[in-house]
Amino acid sequence: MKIEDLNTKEKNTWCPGCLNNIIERATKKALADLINKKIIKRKNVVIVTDIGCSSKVYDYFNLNGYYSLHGRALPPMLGLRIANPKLTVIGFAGDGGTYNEGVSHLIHNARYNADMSLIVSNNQVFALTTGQKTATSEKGFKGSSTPLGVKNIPLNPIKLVLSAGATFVARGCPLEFGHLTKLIEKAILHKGFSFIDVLQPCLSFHNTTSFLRNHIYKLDSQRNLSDLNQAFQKAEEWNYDYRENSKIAIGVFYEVEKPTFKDKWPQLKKPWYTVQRKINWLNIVKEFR
Ligand SMILES: Cc1ncc(C[n+]2csc(CCOP(=O)(O)OP(=O)(O)O)c2C)c(N)n1
Ligand code: SF4
Repeated sequence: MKIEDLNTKEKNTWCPGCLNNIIERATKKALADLINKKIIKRKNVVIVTDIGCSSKVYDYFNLNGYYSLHGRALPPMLGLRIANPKLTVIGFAGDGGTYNEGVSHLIHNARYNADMSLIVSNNQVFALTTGQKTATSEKGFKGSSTPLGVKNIPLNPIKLVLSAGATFVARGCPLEFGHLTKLIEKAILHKGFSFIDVLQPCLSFHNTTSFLRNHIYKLDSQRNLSDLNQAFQKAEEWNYDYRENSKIAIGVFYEVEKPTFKDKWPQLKKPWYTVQRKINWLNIVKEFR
């Protein structure tokens, strides 16, 4: 299968050059590789999206999918995962949806550890609605809702998800295509909840392209990925701000294997649709007469 086989005929409505194009392409490459190696099946892949520029990505995937509400990609992802364990569930969302409106879903899904992947296009702004601040906008950011500049320090999503107990925590950047592709592949292969915060410059409302190009560096993938303290130290190196001495790590911060959502519930050992229920209709009718 070629990457192009995953394309659709939908008109691309992102701004010219939007880096969501690269995230889309990296995901398609990761999926095509895994499908060609027969590790996953194309018919079992489900793309779930939030609402926003990032979430328009589903229009361009010739795959099964589900459009959810703003901030609400994770609940249907979990539902799909519970309903059919054969599925490879991949979610796409923006930072506004994930770290503002739907932040409780992020925290609890990191705790539940269902086997699914969330890819967040973190452009530090509500992009589709033209540039309002989000939880990850840097202090001082002047957006359409904050002409005087943001007064609070940003939420660090890597630290948040590590504290909530996620078992795969990574950061990527579309300026590093090959590296991002590998991260997405690893996230899909990880057994449990995998989370990638993707630093995605928004060319129209938060263009950080040249800063990221000069300040990102790749984490050593040979280090001990199950060392939580070290993961926190790496996460604390950068707090989504734009100082000249910033060092912005990309790569896997933390990866461990722990029981997944399905392993914790005996009812989920067998897919629900294979369970044969013996129903005594006569007794039911008697009860409600
Ligand atoms: C519940 C709800 N609140 C607000 C909106 C309006 N809305 C649509 S897209 C959007 C911004 C999306 O920003 P983000 O999630 O960061 O994604 P991006 O567009 O940056 O990729 C907002 C506020 C909505 N559709 N639904
Ligand atoms: S507004 Fe930003 S995120 Fe949205 S399509 Fe344009 S460049 Fe991409």
